[in-house]
Amino acid sequence: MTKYPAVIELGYMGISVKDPDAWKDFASTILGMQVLNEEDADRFYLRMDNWHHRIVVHHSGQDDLEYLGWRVAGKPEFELLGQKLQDAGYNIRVCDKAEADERMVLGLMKMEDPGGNPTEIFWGPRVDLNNPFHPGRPLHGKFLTGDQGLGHCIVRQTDVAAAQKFYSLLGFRGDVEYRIPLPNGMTAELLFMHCNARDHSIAFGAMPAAKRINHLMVEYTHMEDLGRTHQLFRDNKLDIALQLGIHANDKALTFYGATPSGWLIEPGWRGAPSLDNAEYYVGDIFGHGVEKGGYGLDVKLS
Ligand code: MBD
Ligand code: FE
Repeated sequence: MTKYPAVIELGYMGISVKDPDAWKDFASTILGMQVLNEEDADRFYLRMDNWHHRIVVHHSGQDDLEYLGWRVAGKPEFELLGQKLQDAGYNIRVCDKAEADERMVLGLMKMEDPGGNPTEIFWGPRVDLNNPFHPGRPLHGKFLTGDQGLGHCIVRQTDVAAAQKFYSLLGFRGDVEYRIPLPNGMTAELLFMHCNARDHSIAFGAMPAAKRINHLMVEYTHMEDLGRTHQLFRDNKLDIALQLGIHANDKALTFYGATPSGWLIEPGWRGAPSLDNAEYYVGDIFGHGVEKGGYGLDVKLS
């Protein structure tokens, strides 16, 4: 039976990096991801579970997000969603087999979101049960992925209403969840949108940003692994932009640290399920104090 055509998870992402070796080391020994080198000279892959990969790391040298890959259930939903996007006037390109093969999916279309972030919709990811996930450093648990996708991203938008309309059409729900008072008397508004049980898979505000991506949140099943990741940031003197804290919306214990590309990773644990009934907050439960400014999140969250 064909389901309502909607995105069901953040399936994969592509990033470009200037220092591939630094990224291999960071992703495996600090975060615990599995590095997968294949014959491609221009990219490598990061695994978080039994999918062939969750992150494609391109050597093309921009130190930014290259694309987000949103999964739909199957071909019927893919075709219906493509039609829906076209009917609404969005410019989409359904890809041929070669491009789908490059992403290791059965079907693929490409477009840009209203903020200009390259956006891909796919069905049928390659899942390598013949090569079970092997973490890059010992983990007590694993990355929490499954039907919640690989994590969440905060991305740049210039027209927040247009972005909300676009992601709503893809099947997301969500609205303003934070109104944070700023020292200058203004208020920063952040929107959070979900497409599954993860509190949010995409979030954005209206603030200017140097890069497409502000941060990627990845979640561990075990607090022990989050704690170790935090310690490894400290031991290796890596920048921590925001200290440990608990968000009011997803209730997750997280911190924000710098990746080798200068955007942030938000390792976390114990995210609460998404809510369909809107509410908003003026701050976090505790923590998330700014430790190192300049990473695009210099707000007083608590
Ligand atoms: C988040 O994941 C986040 O990154 C911010 C800034 C606020 C609430 C939840
Ligand atoms: Fe976040």
